[in-house]
Amino acid sequence: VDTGTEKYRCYVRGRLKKEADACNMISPVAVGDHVAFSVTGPEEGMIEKVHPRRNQIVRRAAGRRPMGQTLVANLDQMVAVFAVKEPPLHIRMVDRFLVVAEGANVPAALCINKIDLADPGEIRETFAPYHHAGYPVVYTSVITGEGLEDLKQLLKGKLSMFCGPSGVGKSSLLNALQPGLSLKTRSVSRLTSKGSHTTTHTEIFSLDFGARVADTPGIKELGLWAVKPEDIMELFPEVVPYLGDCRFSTCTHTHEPGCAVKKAVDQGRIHHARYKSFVKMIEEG
Ligand SMILES: Nc1nc2c(ncn2[C@@H]2O[C@H](COP(=O)(O)OP(=O)(O)OP(=O)(O)O)[C@@H](O)[C@H]2O)c(=O)[nH]1
Ligand SMILES: [Mg+2]
Ligand SMILES: [Zn+2]
Repeated sequence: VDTGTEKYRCYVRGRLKKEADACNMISPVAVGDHVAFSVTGPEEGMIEKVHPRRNQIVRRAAGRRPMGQTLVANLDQMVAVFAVKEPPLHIRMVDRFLVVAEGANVPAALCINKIDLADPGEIRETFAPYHHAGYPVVYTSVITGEGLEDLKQLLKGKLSMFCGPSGVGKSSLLNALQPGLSLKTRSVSRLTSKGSHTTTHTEIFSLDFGARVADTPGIKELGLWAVKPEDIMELFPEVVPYLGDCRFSTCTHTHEPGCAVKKAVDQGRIHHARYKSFVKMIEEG
């Protein structure tokens, strides 16, 4: 617990853990929480209460029993970080991150990193649907320094969460924004090794230009939590304007005749790639 002047290593009341478990949540506290705690020793304490959250990014935790895991709470925005390549870009995953943010009522933005590795025209084309959907998109390279000023502007005055697959450069970007931060990043010799995350815990860093950023370990799969399939369509902002206009009020926008969403896709007013993601997510549930 950070009081602003001091830091305390805290335990969590068993009662809070039991309450969380009863709600199928892995833990009662998360990075970004505001808590009440009692001091039990030098730099040690006990978390007594977790204050209500403004919002939270929750994913379905790995394991057989369906459990939710709060990654970060009380955010101003999620910045989903992806690399144009190395690791390969999975555009479905971009859409999934954005859906999770929309479902959590957390404003989302994209940071597309490693632009030094691909053709600028191709990059623009790939991410055009996200500009169209209204998401802020910044394009960065830690190698050339391109876009770092745009990223600063995006982060200024806010608490943001950096999330994305492992190896896309989340920690490298933070190091580039704040020389001296010296976060551990993946060394070149380990570039080919798979399954190892360089960042192993989530932590909020205060940057000198007036921003706070939660760096998180790479996420392989962001399982949807507490999002019903019938609600997914509302989590694609560019689809929302067409939702009331289908012939059938029960339209799922996947195969029905007279579907206003499909018509908008055919007319190019909703991007086809985004629509494909949307249908896939509904099918997967
Ligand atoms: N070419 C290129 N390489 C980059 C860029 N940014 C980061 N890298 C490299 O990408 C690798 C991974 O960077 P990290 O910052 O450790 O990635 P991460 O997203 O924090 O990874 P996890 O902590 O595992 O989630 C490192 O070897 C970096 O040097 C970039 O803009 N261009
Ligand atoms: Mg990292
Ligand atoms: Zn429809």
